[in-house]
Amino acid sequence: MTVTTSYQGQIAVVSIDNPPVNALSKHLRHDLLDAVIRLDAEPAVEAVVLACEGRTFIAGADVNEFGKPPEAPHLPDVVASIEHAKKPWVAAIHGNALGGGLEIALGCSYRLAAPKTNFGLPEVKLGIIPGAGGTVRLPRLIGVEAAVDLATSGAVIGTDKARVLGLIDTVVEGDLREGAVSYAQSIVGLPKPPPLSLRSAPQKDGDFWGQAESTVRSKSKGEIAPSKALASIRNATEVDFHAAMAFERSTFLDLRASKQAAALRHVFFAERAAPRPPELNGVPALEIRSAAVVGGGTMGAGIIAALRNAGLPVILIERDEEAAERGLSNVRAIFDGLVKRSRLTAELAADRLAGVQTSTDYDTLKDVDLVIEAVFEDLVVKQAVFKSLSEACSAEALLATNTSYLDPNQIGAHVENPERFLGLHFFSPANVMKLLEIVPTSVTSPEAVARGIALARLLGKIPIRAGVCDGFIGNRLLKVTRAQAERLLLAGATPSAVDAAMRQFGMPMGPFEAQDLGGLDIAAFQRKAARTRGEAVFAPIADRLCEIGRLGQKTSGGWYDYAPGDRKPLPSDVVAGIISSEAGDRPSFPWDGETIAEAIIFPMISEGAAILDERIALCAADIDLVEIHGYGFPRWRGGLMHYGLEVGLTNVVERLKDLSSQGLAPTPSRGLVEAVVSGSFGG
Ligand code: 3H9
Repeated sequence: MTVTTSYQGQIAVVSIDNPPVNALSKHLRHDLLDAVIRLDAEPAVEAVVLACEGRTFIAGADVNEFGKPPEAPHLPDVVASIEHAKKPWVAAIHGNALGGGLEIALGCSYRLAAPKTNFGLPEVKLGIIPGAGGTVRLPRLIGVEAAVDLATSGAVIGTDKARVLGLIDTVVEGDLREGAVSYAQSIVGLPKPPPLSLRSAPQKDGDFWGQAESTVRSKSKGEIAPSKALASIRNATEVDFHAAMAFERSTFLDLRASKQAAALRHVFFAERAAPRPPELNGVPALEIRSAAVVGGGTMGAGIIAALRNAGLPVILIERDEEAAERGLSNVRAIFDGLVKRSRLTAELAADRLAGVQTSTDYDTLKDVDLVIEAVFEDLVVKQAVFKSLSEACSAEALLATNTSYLDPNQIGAHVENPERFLGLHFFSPANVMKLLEIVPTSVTSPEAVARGIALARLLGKIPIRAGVCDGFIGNRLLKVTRAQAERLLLAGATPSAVDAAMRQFGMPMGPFEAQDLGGLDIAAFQRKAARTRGEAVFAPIADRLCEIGRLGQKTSGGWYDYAPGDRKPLPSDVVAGIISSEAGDRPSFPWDGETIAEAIIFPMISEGAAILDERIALCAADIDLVEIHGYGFPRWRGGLMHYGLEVGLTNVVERLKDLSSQGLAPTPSRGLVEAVVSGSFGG
């Protein structure tokens, strides 16, 4: 039973219980419709309270149903039946009222909410627009501007803002259900308020819509749904209610069947599956109540900020007092920056900083549950740190190395109880980036991996299990991106043409701009290490830029020139000269942006397939999440491997063969060729 009814005098309480989030499945829609019809026929009932069991009010339509044809009863009909019921319905909202959940609430005559409730129309995040009146009723209730903000961004607002906007009538401080029943009793005998469908829509002029359209377009970068949500709201202000509903519904149904919606649903479920790899089913994770970080440089300070944001007390270990003070001021700078950007209050920032204790003595670590080493990428230095940690920490403490390229097996070679040691690869800035690669060694226990995953969840990050190889998943793919970008330069492209093509594809930045921002020296250091190990690394032009000290924005020149104090990339004659001298006679380069992007992305897909083939990643969706959350791959394309399937693996292979025959890409990987035969990436 998803819907039950109880009675308190003249008030009926309709209670929804459809775990985990009371999503509007077909059965729930059916039962709700049934309840409306039934209660309308019960003369003793004067008003109805609609409440939900569990942690939340209705979180929206059931996303699992979106891959299939829509089935009756349809949500707009359920909302309309509540709106036109003979008795007033009072929504008692806690947790979240999202998407279809908010649309149901908009059909009710009154909306009451508990404090700390979230409201929103997040449909655009799933590549769709509201399909049951969200874009039609909401502007009639809270005005066009606020409705546009919510429906085009998918952002949620809290109870306080919802109250100010007039989205809810009352905030119930105590027991929500009791409060809602009392409220319902207080309206017995009053005329039922006119439904939103009978209110006239507020009007806006052409300038408003022109401005709104250009704002939405510049924010949504290739995503279709936000502009469609805006168009539906605009239409709802220009035509009558029924025509507006019909327009919204047909846009919703078109988008529901679109590639972008399929891609965004794929990401939605991948994000929820990532923290629960099947092989860790039932494996316990010891709680982490305190932490220490060794090294207070950029990475260490970011990790400390992330740990403090999650409420863990942190000890910062440095080699001497001066370094400890420097580390602490790095952490302070992060919190100060958040205060400056109004992301944190000064009080909270002070509290978070006060929870960081500095020390130069490893003996202070004997009781901590977790230590993350974040010192310089040098094997010998890191091994020495873990020797000290092994001696100082309890045998249960989780010991982790934050490394991007070194082999955790070697770093932890001398750790005592090595089953509690693993790699945790944070992405910079570590307090912001949501990705955490979890890299077990050959002897790490499942319990330690489970604990690493639990840590990621505590920090609000997405944990991806990665195997050991040079660069793990993310940086291994990044090497391909950079090598391909340089190959294109040798073929006749310019850095700005390549960067523009990748932005056009949907990346936040092109590969050359990104290197200039982060600095070319880190990758140069890694190339040197790889060459020392006897590996061939292709970076002829980057090598020459580093040789002449062009390390990016910090040296006022890298792949581009920069005017002093300005971050605007300017084409560089020096770089053009180096490219010419490396490339010799450059052929004409008639490629358009799409072809340039393919020449970078397709080899990455091939490498992704190799990563899967070698079991470095457990499944293709994990690679998608690494690219989305670590490098800004457009979410609406579903991630790297999803995109590969979308364009067709045969097409990818054919194009790669063509590129490699011109010396512009490696040949397709075995993993990719096998995936073409099986039609999927497996996993
Ligand atoms: C819509 O409403 C369209 C309408 O306008 C028109 C229709 C005609 N459906 O995130 P969590 C599952 S579009 C199915 O880890 P939290 C989720 O998969 C929809 N399942 O929890 C997971 O399952 P599992 C608009 C859903 O506490 C479990 O619930 N609504 C749905 O961190 C827990 O999820 C949205 O876009 C769903 N709608 O966060 C809201 N939602 O345990 C999407 C969740 O098997 N949902 N599940 O992996 C959310 O934003 C968050 O889940 C929420 C809770 C904030 C509610």
